Amino acid sequence: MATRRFHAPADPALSNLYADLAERNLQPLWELTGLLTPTPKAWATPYRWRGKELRELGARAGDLVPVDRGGDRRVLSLANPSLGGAPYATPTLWGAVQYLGPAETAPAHRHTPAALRFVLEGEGVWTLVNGDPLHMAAGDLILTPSWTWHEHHNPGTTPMAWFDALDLPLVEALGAVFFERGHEPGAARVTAPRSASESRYGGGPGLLPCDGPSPPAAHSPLLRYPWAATDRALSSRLADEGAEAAGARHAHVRFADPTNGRDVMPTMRCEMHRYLPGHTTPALRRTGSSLVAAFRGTGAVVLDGISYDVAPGDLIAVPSWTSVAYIADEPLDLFTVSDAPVLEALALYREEAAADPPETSLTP
Ligand code: GTQ
Ligand code: FE2
Repeated sequence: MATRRFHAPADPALSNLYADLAERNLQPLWELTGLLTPTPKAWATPYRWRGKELRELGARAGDLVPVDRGGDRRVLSLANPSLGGAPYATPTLWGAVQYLGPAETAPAHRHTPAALRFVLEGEGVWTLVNGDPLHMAAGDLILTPSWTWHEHHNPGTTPMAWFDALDLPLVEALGAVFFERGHEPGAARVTAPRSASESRYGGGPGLLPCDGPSPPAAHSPLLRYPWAATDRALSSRLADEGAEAAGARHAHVRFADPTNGRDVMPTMRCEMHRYLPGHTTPALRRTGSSLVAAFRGTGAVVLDGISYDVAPGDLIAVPSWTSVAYIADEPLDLFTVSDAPVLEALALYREEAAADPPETSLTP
């Protein structure tokens, strides 16, 4: 595409300059607007995908589309309509639902974009991450850090679907995407009864092995965060806060590298939130984008004053500097993934209370 040409009808000499600039692929900053905006320009807009529709469409894809070397993954990507047709949920995050039927295998591969799975319902799939067998059940968070081999097996008799998030758009923008196929799919390769990652690093709060290899530096050595532990952490936070200050109606926990407390992977921050009924949080805005996965309960997420009601399985894209507030109708459990570690590492992370109290206008 040709460089944009500017015009100065009243000044022929200037018009000539603009023509020559365009000819040489140059642009005059003094004619450019919208670059250095006072606050982040929201070119992506919020969007909600309904869990009910994702379940139905995933099942239809399961009937029609085999998982084999042709496609490798039966994945429906969240394509935010504000992103010009790209299969991305936000400018930095890929979100998707992945559907794996009984006795199916999604074969081994690895890529530099990091991935994670949060299981919204069901159980029984095993993901092998660098050969480590990780069981997937509702509420579990499973990590597939950058460049780790991974494959998914469903040895059971029922289909399973889960939420995937990847930093693919970010890694693509940085020109750092690499991909490699692994061994050919064969019989189930669940080789160990228990994951080495879990037995070494999932033993219990504050307990780390004294011997053996040092943990990887770039990501959490714990690759599975089971729901039982997350649920216990949320309940204990609420019990604690309730005792200290009656009226504390929400709890947030961050999934952390157990060896150093840092985020689970360098590009993505994962959190679990629980809101008790009748609770409305203050509205906050942050730099960087996130995805919200509704796990249990119902309520609403209010984005820039527009209320999106949520039910289990709903997925929501939250662009940068969007004001966010939560309202619970019943105990509401939400998983969130964001690019906050990247913003923090680059000293670009900001958050502030949003000025306006949330309105509750309804969306179609
Ligand atoms: O499960 O390996 O949603 O490679 C997108 C790319 C899932 C996966 C996605 C992937 C995967
Ligand atoms: Fe993958």
